Amino acid sequence: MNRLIKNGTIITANDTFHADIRIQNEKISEIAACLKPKTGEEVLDAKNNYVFPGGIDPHVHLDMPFMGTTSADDFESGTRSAAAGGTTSVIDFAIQEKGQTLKETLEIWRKKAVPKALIDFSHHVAITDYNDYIEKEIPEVIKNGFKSFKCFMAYKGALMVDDSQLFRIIEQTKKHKALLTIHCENGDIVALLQKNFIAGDCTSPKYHPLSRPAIIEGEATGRAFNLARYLEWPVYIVHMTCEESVSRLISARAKGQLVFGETCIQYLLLDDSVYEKPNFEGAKFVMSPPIRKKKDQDYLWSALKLGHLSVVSTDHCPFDFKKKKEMGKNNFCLIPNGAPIVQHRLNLLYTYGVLTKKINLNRFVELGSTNAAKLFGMYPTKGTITVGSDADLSIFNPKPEWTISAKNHFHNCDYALFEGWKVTGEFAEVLSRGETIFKNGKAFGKPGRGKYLVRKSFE
Ligand code: DUC
Ligand code: ZN
Ligand code: ZN
Repeated sequence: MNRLIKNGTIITANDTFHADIRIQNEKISEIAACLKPKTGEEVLDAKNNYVFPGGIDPHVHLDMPFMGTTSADDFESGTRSAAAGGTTSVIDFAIQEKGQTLKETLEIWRKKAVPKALIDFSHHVAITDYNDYIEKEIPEVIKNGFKSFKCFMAYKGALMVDDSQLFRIIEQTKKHKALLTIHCENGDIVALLQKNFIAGDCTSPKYHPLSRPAIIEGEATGRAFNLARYLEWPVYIVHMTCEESVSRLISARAKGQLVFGETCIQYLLLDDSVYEKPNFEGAKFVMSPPIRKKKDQDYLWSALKLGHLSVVSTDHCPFDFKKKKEMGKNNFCLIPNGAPIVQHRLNLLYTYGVLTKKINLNRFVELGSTNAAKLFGMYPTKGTITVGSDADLSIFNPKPEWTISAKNHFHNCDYALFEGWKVTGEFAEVLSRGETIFKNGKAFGKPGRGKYLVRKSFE
């Protein structure tokens, strides 16, 4: 499908300029002022609108078996929600079960994703059961296109790896040029604190953040950085929430260590008063790490502004409030961790980041798309607007004001994390490889049209 986007203001991580964009065979073929339509070309008018590179959310959990249930969005509803929010690529996590090989793990995730995805996708390979056999599989996994891995330092008895496994996995990522993403919380101490609270009959959602204090996130982050420093290889810390962890990122980088940090939109905008909500509603906000204090939000915004944090993602992992979150009615440790967010990430970052002048439009694009493309081996095919890039583009009308609600979101979830929040600006039209997948509030595109992202090794 050949198309021409006219009259838009193009925003990339580096530039802001007025130009037209020609799309041929799924790619951007020309960018220039006043391009004339060719025969058979469809013209899209982006007058008074921004044209952004499609968003990239490198941290979503779709169709993920977790805590006795499965995350509510599969690759169809999850990628449709992403598209509705201007995101045209996601990286999910293929999570190894105990005893499984990585090949088996990736095959299970391939079957979940390929028939359903509406946008392009990949997986970080989450290693939960490391041994010599798994170590031997790593080069093959990388050769097959999976250039990033994941370790959990929390979820003891389930997903958690110990320090020696973590050490060995960083060593392998160095040997084979991949990037390890790490969930940093001290899982031993979390398990201990959880046990103490439950023994003391402290069972409600408000004990969730108390069982996972910022200091144990900071401790695990520092430990991960020390191992990476010894091994002289970068790591990428997912969902950083607080001063205790981000201050360690800043000092590691100041000493010349190449390490990367991501935060999520919810940690920038919410504070831990959400856990005090009546009628068990605090459970809607149970995720790990938990929502922190107002002072941590301020710290995260300044770390974003100063360039210490590289990515704003979501950790999208929805569970219905009814029946699913309610599994933990009498014990907060049994509340499935996670929330529906992927659709609202960029609208929230624009409204509460750009319009409040905490970040500018170029930094918005960098945090929401470009840096993830660079770190996870997709740039410049994804993450920017240039000749030769995939035509993953969103046309954003900065004017309309609307209110986030579960009544009209695309998430397959009975509540919205940001219910009632006002946002400004809407994605008028979203293109994935030149094809409209979202327009004027309606989603298009056949399930299965999304392709595996082609990724380069981490250098
Ligand atoms: N945290 C969550 O809240 N959900 C999914 C996994 C994670 O680390
Ligand atoms: Zn995590
Ligand atoms: Zn996660």
